Amino acid sequence: MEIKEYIEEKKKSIDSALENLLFPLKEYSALYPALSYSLLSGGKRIRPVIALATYEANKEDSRPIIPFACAIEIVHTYSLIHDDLPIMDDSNMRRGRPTLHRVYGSDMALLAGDALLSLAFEIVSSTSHEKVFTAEKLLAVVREFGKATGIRGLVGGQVMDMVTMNEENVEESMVIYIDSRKTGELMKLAIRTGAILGDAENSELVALSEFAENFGISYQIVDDILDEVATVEVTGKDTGKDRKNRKATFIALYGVDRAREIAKDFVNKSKDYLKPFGEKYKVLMDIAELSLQRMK
Ligand code: GRG
Repeated sequence: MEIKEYIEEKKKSIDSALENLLFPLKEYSALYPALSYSLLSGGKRIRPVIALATYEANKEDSRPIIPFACAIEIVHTYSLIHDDLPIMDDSNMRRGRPTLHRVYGSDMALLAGDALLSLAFEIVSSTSHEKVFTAEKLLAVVREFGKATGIRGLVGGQVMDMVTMNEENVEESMVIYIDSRKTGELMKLAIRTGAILGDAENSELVALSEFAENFGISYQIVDDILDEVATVEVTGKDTGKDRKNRKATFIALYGVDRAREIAKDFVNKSKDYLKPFGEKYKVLMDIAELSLQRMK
């Protein structure tokens, strides 16, 4: 199957599982419309697809990990909602429509983000998974979620993203630090969740984590390039913001052309980690390669 077809097929199963996971919350909260506005608004679903692909490289049927893959998308959606808030990036558009706070207000957007983060932990720690996975594996995955979303992960990346704004002479190593946490950590969470639950060998887990970190950095560079060169009609979100906010990016350091080369270098480096396993993780390598097409 072609990689684009593969992604489309998995995306469909994630979209419908997300709808099913959210539906029971309808009766509990006035927040439901805000949650569904953000969560069921499209999005490439690349992180859950990566989790499924990693699992499928080790096991035949990826259905048991669909809730975990959804939980990763739920965390990602929370991060986008909070990132868009006026106290953060102050964005007006996301996924081709007004950002959540523009429609429901910052108070509801803040709470929607909080509720989604908690929901992700509720989903992954559900006792129903104990029919398929050992308690030890499940606890390991919960730990991965904690680490990836916290101060050593997403939040840590976002903190340095804010702190370095408007700063002169930010070092390349700091840009890598920010990108690897802001974006790499959720890619790593997706890969490691698929690998841990799929019983991948420890050597593979190490290589997959390196792949994810390097791919994540490249993914963020491509996102930054689009922010610089594309329009809202193409990206579905505000553009030109990094320049306006004087963000620490590879584009600010070296310009768009060099940033394109660096994005490719990170994808090549990421693929090198998976080459020792032959065709086993080809889908992941194809996803990484495909992601570069967005910046053309
Ligand atoms: C607790 C205040 C607080 C923040 C949480 C906000 C935050 C931490 C982190 C934000 C990190 C962030 C928004 C990184 C951007 C990552 C990125 C490349 C997003 C775009 O991903 P795509 O292209 O988006 O996969 P779609 O819309 O397709 O899902």
